[in-house]
Amino acid sequence: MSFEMDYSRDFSARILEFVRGKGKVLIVAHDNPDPDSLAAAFALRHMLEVNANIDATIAFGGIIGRGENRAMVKELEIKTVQFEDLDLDQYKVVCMVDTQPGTGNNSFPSDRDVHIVIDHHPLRDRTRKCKLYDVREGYGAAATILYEYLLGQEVYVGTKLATILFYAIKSETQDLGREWTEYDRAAYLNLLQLSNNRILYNIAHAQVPREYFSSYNRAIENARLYGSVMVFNLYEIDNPDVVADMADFLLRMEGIDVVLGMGRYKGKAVLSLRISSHDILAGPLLRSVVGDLGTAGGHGMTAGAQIDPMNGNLAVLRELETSLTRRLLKELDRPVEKGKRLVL
Ligand SMILES: [Mn+2]
Repeated sequence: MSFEMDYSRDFSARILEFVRGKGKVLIVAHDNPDPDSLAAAFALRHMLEVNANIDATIAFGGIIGRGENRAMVKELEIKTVQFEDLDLDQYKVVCMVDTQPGTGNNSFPSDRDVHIVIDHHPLRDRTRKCKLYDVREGYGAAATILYEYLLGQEVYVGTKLATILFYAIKSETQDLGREWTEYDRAAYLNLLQLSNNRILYNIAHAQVPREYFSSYNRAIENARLYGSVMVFNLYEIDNPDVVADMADFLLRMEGIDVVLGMGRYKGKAVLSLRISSHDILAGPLLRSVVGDLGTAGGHGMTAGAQIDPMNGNLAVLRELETSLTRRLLKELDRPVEKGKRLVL
């Protein structure tokens, strides 16, 4: 723990030194942000406010889709804006959290400079050109890195901030069940004691719209089994997060170790991959499956991809499912066979 804490203290001090006196600061989260992305952005904003007297803006593309995430933003009064509502020329410092330049999962214009990157996804070449970057691939959550900064800078962590960070680590690592380190565990345990249980309950048990149940229905109805691999297609969706949600849900099936899900949101195909085996790495696997069709990235057990533009009708989406399934089975060295329905 000590080495990482020393590093966090030094690095956060360098961030503060860099931003002081530069002007307006923009913090970019990834599109359709999840709790980890929002918590990391919120914590960075708080640190800049307390230690540098800077009122930074948090922005992202897409929407906050999942019921739990919407509840988090509402309960904890997290203020965010969309890129469309901003004059980007005004911002003199741009920070990215939980994402990196050119990954395809953020809508920040790729021809603009990014100065600071804080992330836990694999380091990208473009990130190396940024002024300051702290990319810790092993960490379970970006929120853990930001929590270390707050400790390093001796920033008081109040209930609201603690609850946001705790929920981020909880959901990102599935309660320390998926891809976590001792640092995530230490942060999780510290933050648990500072969090508000009523708010946590309201977030975790958030109500969901009626359409959510049709997504379950469609995911189950359209799921096909190829040995221990499951593929499902939601076709047209009105919330991009639902693909990852259904992939997590379907991975619970006995005998299944790979789930690939897809759907189309605003003309883009949204893909989500979930792996329960430690012998397969989700990020690199999805990158090879998607190839030059789109952009993909991820960790060991989870990955996401976008294929843009994904024009066309139902038949085109079905064709995409067929070709991606074939590529997935080939990459995994599994026989390319006809899929069996999950439910009859
Ligand atoms: Mn994350």
